[in-house]
Amino acid sequence: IVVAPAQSVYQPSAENLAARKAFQDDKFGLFIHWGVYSLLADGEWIMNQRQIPAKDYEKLPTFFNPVDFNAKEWVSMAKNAGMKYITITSKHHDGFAMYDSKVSDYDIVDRTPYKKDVLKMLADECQAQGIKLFFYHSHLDWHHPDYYPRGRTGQKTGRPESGDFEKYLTYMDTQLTELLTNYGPIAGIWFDGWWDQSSDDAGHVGKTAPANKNGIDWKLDRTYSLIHKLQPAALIGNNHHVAPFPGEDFQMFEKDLPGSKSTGFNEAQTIGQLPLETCETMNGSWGFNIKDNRYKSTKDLVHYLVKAAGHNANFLLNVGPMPNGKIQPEFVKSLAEIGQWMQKNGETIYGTRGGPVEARNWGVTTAKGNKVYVHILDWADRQLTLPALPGKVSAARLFADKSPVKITQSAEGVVLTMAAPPAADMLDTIIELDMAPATAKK
Ligand code: H79
Repeated sequence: IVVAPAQSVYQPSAENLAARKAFQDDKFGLFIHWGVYSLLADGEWIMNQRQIPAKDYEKLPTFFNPVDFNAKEWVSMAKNAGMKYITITSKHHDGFAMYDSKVSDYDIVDRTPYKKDVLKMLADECQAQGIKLFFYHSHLDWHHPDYYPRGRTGQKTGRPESGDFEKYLTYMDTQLTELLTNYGPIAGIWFDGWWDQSSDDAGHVGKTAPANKNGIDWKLDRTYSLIHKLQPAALIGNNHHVAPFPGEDFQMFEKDLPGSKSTGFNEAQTIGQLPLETCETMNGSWGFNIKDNRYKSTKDLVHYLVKAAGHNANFLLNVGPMPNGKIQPEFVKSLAEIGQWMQKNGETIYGTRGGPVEARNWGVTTAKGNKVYVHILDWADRQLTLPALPGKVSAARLFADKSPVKITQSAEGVVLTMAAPPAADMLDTIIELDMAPATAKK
């Protein structure tokens, strides 16, 4: 008889399970990548891309003075876009803390002329306006001297060739303790950079990852139980690009809808049982990038949000604010337009789950209670045929004006006939189906 080694089985608390459900209902969040890298206006990887030695990179904070930062404006902008939560970088891979850390002076309060704790201001404003706040926190750290041995991203220049990784882990856990103690209720922690020291064993499904060839063991169990102890309702997600580890509360797919593997990051991902989230940028950059004009259209962004919902996932849409604390007008305009769309159509998105019809070339379905919403994103005909649904459709209408849509049902499927083909300028032609029994996936 082979006895499996004992694994600590994570049992999410009742608060955590309730928070997961609320998170899935929320559907839409604002991702914010903001740090001293924003000054160089060339994305958040610049320290690594240009191999800037830590002692030179340390000059950046002395210029970081975002005098135009206004937490109220950011939070109002997110809310008006129809977003229900914000996920902001507390520390990116460059190691610089955007809040007042007591275990390091490498932070915004101690090293910048601005001297203010922007995360505190944002947390207070989120609380005031009733929007949730997550912290993005990087496992990888290109600055901390004990982040040694170096991982896959290297970053050697000018750094000590020795270090005590255990000390680094304690530092990280202490910073997380600060973030989960001094900023009110935190919706969750969004980890990234684990992959820099990924375990060599990707076949970890349902288990904790063993140490890699550098001898690095991230001790995720320790960090995760600390977080769950400090704030049981805080949701843990980790952008490690592999299947979820025990202790995680949601699963994320960077720049891919769940199940897609277009980026190459998500090769080792399969869709598990946890709430899902996908994140994307408004242009092609996470951190502010002055030459990145690849703006996605409002239509593309609405389509991404609708498709995410149809894939049973949240959509976390990123902006990289400028070093002065403002968000560039192109992003502000787009977000306002998405907000106008959500104002009218949010009912078919919020609180829904992926609908009974898997994603199609023409669009997706979402479901809530006895309603199924057919989101037609790309279709030029009056008629659309759905496969057989688990239940009978009792009525169908256009969501926009409630005008009736003809239904013909048989064992083969459901034919929907509209009075006219979807108008070319409609971002999403939504048909609302009343179902006899409930069809929502859990
Ligand atoms: O914060 C944003 C990015 O800075 C961060 N995640 C988003 C949300 C990100 N960093 N890198 N990536 C995303 C892409 C990762 C590429 C990888 Fe690799 C390929 C990681 C592992 C394989 C490049 C090659 C880095 C290490 C080896």
